[in-house]
Amino acid sequence: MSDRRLEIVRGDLTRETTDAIVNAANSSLLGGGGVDGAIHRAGGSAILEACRVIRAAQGPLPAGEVVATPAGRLAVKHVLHTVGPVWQDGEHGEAETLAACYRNAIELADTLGPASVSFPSISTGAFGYPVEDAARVALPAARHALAHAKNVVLVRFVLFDDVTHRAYLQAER
Ligand code: AR6
Repeated sequence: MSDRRLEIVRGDLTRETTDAIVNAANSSLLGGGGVDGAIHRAGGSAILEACRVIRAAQGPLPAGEVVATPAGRLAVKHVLHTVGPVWQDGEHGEAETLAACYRNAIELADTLGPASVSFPSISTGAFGYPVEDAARVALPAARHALAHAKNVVLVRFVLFDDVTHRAYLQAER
């Protein structure tokens, strides 16, 4: 694990220069608001076209699963689209699904070859997952998958606002 790093920074995911970024999408794969909207706006139509092809072939993407597309105009090579859980009350498998998003994204990145992957705080915006709880699920899940990866050596959490950034730093202590 010594050559592997997990970073927590404040920033805009669409400005990342890691090999891949992860999109907090919805099951339609056809775009939305939040970080999803920002990625499609910044990356251009190539991402949506690739999402449409995947959607036509396999239907809606279940929560916890991940698919990869090219990244259009973004600096990264791949966008990995995942669907986080919609928060209900914490008793509907939300933590397991959220952990699966991080695990499956890192595993998919590993098969595509990227050495570095950046994540947003999945589910803590429109999907309503309490950010302190999400951080306590996301960080161990990412760390565990990173420890078992062959190619991925850097996982970076790119957190858009101060409250989210602080919650992840706190959970890391
Ligand atoms: N860079 C990094 N993080 C960002 C950025 C950005 N450019 N923009 C927003 N965030 P959300 P969810 C943060 O709502 O809760 C969409 O409509 C944001 O501040 O984007 O998984 C999808 O289509 C928050 O901390 O994702 C789905 O329908 C975090 O990203 C739904 O929202 C996640 O907020 C998914 O909801």
